[in-house]
Amino acid sequence: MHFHQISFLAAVALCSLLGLSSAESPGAGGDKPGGDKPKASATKTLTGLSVASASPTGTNSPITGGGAASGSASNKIIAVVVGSPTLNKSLVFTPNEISAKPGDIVQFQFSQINHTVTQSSFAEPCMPIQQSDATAAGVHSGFVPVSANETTVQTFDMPINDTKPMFIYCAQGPHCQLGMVMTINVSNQTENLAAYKAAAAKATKNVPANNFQGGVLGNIPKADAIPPPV
Ligand SMILES: [Cu+2]
Repeated sequence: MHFHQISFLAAVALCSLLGLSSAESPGAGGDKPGGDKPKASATKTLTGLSVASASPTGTNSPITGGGAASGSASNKIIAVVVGSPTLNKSLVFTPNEISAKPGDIVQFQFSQINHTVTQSSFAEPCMPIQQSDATAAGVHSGFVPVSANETTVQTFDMPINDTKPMFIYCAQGPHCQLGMVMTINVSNQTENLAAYKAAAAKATKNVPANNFQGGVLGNIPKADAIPPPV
């Protein structure tokens, strides 16, 4: 057996471990794949909003129409790839540090294996933000399982409503602790990505939010998606 094949098999094995553990946990009940997520309307919302010219920087063409609530010429779709088919790049958001204006939409494009986009506070990484701020609306995509042979790319479109910093993590297995975190609109010298990531690494547990919220699930053609890091 070639080394290449061994690597691939190891990747598959680890993916299985990482991808299935917390989705099966009782706490994730509301987010199981195949649950009643509002998938049907998502594709329509996205019509005209698809990423027209994917660029690895994650910032794409302006929204020119479609379903953006407060769309203007300067609003953008900012694409973020979630995970990767490559093992050592599978626990990352790419890019993991972005800025976005109110009216922009951050479009998470899910790669393998099975990840979430979930919002925490800075102070309590790997925990839904509602646990530290009961008034926060919060963001949670639910678990989005992706297999190797899918013909479209599943998305979670998250409208940006204000300029407040957002701290995002993946609530799957130990992904948050292993560095699957990102920040939006951080300008603070102390509450930044590096500090958030360091705190996440020390979190004692990784908890998904109870409810799907803060965005719209959908699908886009592979050709319109940013290729995941490999
Ligand atoms: Cu993950």
